[in-house]
Amino acid sequence: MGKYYQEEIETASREEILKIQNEKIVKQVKHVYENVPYYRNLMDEKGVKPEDIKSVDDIKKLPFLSKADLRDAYPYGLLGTDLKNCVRIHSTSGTTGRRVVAFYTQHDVDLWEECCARAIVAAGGTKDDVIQVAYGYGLFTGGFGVHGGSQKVGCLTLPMSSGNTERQIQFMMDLGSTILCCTPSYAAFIGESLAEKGYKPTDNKLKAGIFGAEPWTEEMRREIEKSLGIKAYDIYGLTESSGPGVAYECEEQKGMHINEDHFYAEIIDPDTGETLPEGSKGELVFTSLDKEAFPLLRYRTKDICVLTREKCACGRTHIKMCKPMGRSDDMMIIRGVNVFPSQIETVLIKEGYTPNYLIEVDRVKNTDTLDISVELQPGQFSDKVSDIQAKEKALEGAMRTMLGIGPKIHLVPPKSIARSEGKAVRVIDKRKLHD
Ligand code: DLL
Repeated sequence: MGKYYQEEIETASREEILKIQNEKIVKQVKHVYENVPYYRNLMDEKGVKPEDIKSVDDIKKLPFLSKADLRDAYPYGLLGTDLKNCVRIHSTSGTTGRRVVAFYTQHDVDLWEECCARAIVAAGGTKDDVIQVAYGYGLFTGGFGVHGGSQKVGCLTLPMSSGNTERQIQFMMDLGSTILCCTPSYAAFIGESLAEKGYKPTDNKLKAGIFGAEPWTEEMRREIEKSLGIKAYDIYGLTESSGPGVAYECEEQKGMHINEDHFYAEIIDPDTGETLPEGSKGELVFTSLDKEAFPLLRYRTKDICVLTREKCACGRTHIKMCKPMGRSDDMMIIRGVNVFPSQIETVLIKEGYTPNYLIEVDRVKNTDTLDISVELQPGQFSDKVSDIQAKEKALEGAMRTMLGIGPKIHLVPPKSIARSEGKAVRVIDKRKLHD
């Protein structure tokens, strides 16, 4: 297997990739038009017929889909095949409104697992590896997706699911896990727990980690790499597009290759919907080129991102996306200033704090307030109130420089912020509750 899982396609020339995409999009639009009345109506409203789509260049003629459409069409309205041809569903946690439910035929599961297998091999995985899958198993796509990819590569797969950190550590040590897969926040917590138990980063057999499902910064990557003694790779995906594996990092660790033979990516202006040229920052939009059961065309992810087609030293030719820079819907506007949680995290780590924090936004007397509780590490804790206050002031200053607005910092004792076993909840925006 070597360096690639599917060398031919992963290193195909631009012309070869375009040829595949052009063939697939024509078939896919026809498939959707014939089998998904919801989308056929959207196309009819826009006056677009399947014959108008002759290549991926024509994709911009197609209407967008958004989470609102998924909710409207819940549960079966976007299904592209008979339910009897489906073998699986997955779903988002959907805290508000109805959940997103995605359907899979066996063909869809196979192509999804293949995408995950590419990611595992790109992170150095071979059949000699022991993969500890600590993403949640169940409706969430993380566990099953990576699990399937791991088995395709031939790794010994430990289906741990998330949580039960004691047991995670025991299996990791006893069975010699070499690759850890989970959310970056859980990886950081596992690193912290190992240190507490007196383990050094060299005591485990881990060599790599494949982390995604939530935003994380380069600083956090370095923290995790240090605490676990590994190389940490990013992986991206969303339930609507099948799950993890839409894009993944290679050994260069500089952006994620999008599996372009299965997903066509665009960047649009989130306000106007206009397609932006390569290299522009905007909202990421995906078209699945060959999924059968849940074949979303021009799905608006809300993830803010940049695409680049620079030559990658790993030899893979597929276009790269940067780490999502936030979501067009998680961006907070506080006193008129755009604030991303990742900026706050960057400051915390630069200033020597752990990424265990909680952001609370509120509105008092028509003025937005931003409070950030930050956990101290045992060595940073002090009984002297004046020490703590001085540290809080210093951190407030550093935040003001980065964000353009000054938050109120609350340094709190070690271990007082709840740890996550899945996606960390880092923002409580109380302003929404007043609407
Ligand atoms: O989080 C799928 C996944 C599982 C990806 C495991 C990677 C690993 P959803 O729950 O539907 O699916 O959430 C999708 O999570 O639109 C992004 O906003 C965010 N996200 C996913 N991966 C990353 C990442 C899974 N690597 C939403 N970096 C997406 C930043 C990410 N954000």
